[in-house]
Amino acid sequence: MDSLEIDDAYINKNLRMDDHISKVDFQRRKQPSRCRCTSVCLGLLCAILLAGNIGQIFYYEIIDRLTSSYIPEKLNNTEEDRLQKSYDALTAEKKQLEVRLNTMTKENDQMQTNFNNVERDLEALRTNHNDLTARNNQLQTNYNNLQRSNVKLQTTFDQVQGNYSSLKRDKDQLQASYNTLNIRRNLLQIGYNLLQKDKERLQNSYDIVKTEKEQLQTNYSSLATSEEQLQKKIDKARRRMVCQTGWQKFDLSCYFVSTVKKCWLCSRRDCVAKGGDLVVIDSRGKQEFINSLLKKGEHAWIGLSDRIIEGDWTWVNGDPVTTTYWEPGQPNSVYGEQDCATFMQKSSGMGEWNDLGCDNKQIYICEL
Ligand SMILES: [Ca+2]
Ligand SMILES: [Ca+2]
Repeated sequence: MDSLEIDDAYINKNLRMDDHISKVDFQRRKQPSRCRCTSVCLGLLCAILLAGNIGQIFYYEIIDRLTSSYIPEKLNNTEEDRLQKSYDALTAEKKQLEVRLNTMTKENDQMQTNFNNVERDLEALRTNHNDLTARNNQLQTNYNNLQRSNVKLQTTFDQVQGNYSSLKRDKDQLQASYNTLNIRRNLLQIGYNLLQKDKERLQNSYDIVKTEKEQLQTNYSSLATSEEQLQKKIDKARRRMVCQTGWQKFDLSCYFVSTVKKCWLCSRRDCVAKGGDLVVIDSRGKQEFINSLLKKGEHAWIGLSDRIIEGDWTWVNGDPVTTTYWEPGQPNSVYGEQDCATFMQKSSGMGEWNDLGCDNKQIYICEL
């Protein structure tokens, strides 16, 4: 805001803040000039009137002296007439001067009245000037306040503008993020729909598999029952079974002790050829029975080895190795070449096991 316009009732014109002071100063300069001119004129007029009165006084004094002393002695009638005419003229002129004096006195009174009026007007103007000055100061104060407010508003506006720009950038970024998220949401929605279909398909497959599992469980239970019944029948038949010549019966199986010596693998092949396999010792009673089959101090191959994985001893029928009867310090796998188990007959006790090289040739015990 470069300027402020106000409606001034005193000077009845628009007053601009820029030249307000200069106009007031102009009014102040003009009023003393008019008063001074009036005072000077009145002073000059009074001086002229005073000089005229003084001149008349001197003139009449001179005439009186001339008429009283010199005229009767020196002047003749003509001169007396001339003087009389002069006297009359001066008298007329005196009257005119008196008239003029009265006129000028009236004019002086009028001018005095005017002067007084001018003084009152001047006082009123001064009052108006003071009012205007006060209003000017008030307006200047208001203007300064408005200027400060304008600066503050401009600062606030700049801050708001900066905030608006920042907010606009944030809005654009949010809009871009929103668009990206919207695209991702659509993709996720598509993926979700596909997953939903897969889930339904998998649910159907799961239900089918679950039904099949239940069916298999039922079949397994039936088979287990059948197996158990079949095992009972086999055990019953085994108890009734009569061993071949050269074989000896113990519990449900028949056992054969060879008279020839072969390697561990050759011994197993021979047992399989006879319809059985190398003996599996899974009970203390069986350990004691095998010990009784052998002669004093004999060693014979049994169906135990760690040929596949060193240290992992397994029975030939796949049963887990639970109870063992190793001789103290065995198995020691001397030189890493002892992978097959041999039964060592003991006269006292139930016999012990030892690991030997599988290529060694020994008698062997078959189980059927
Ligand atoms: Ca070994
Ligand atoms: Ca050994």
